[in-house]
Amino acid sequence: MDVKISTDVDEWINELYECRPLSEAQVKSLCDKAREILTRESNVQAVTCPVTVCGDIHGQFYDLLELFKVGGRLPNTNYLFMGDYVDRGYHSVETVSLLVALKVRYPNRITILRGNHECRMSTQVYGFYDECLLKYGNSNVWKYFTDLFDYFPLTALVNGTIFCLHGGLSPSIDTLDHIRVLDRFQEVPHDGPISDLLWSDPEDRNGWSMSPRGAGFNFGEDVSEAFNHCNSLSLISRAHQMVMEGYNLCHGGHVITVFSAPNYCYRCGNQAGLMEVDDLGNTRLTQFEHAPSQNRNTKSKVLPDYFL
Ligand SMILES: [Mn+2]
Repeated sequence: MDVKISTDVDEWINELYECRPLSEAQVKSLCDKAREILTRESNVQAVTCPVTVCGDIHGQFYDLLELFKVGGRLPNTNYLFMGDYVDRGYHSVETVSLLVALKVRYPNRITILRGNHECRMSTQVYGFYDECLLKYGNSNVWKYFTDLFDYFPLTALVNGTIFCLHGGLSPSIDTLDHIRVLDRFQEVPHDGPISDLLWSDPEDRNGWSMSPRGAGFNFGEDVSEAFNHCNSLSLISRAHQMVMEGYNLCHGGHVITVFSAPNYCYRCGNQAGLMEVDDLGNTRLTQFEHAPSQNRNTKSKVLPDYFL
């Protein structure tokens, strides 16, 4: 890597770890660099272990720092994030800026998948757009990031056996090769396979059923078991649903939900979870609590209540 670029990115990362947002010009430069890297990644990005797998963050920046405190910082620990970096919390800007900057600095040590919130539609309703307007006075930073979201990979495959994605399975996808040939470089569609991967949920009932979310499907244990068998997978790892313990194994051990936003929306009282996969492919589940409320950047107080 160009020494000058590397120095810039290291400085940006240092500022971002202090919860200080980048300038608009720095965000543009960051997103340009990130796009070059993300373009080359697969819809089913291969990831080697050891790696620590994380679920939703939702702009809870100080809780992301807790996550790094518990799991270790890059580049000492490798990470795979399963989407939903923005919306809901007070610090979507700093959260997504830090994760993208880490991707640019350590492209082979961090994987950032797309969640259903990494799109133009959700971010205009659930906070990221308003936060960009508030912190930059215009929507340019929102546009740089939402344009970049179109390049985020949809899924990842850890060690050839743990299939990671934000939401869940799709009735129009039987194999990983079906995912590999999708054209992902677009806004998240309203329906179809890309939408399903980002929106679906596991449920107790077998087979496929309509999702109350209005996008994606609910899929049963029989569906998960068949998908894992057909693709020689040991586990489907996904995020997307708040679980009180931070992680939840279901479908007879075929599916795990990992959720990494503790005390979600600053009021749910849940623990957060991490799944560490060691160099032999063994998994270890860890819980962590939300950050103490003192020592936060008090500027966040200017944000209106509807951010929750
Ligand atoms: Mn989600």
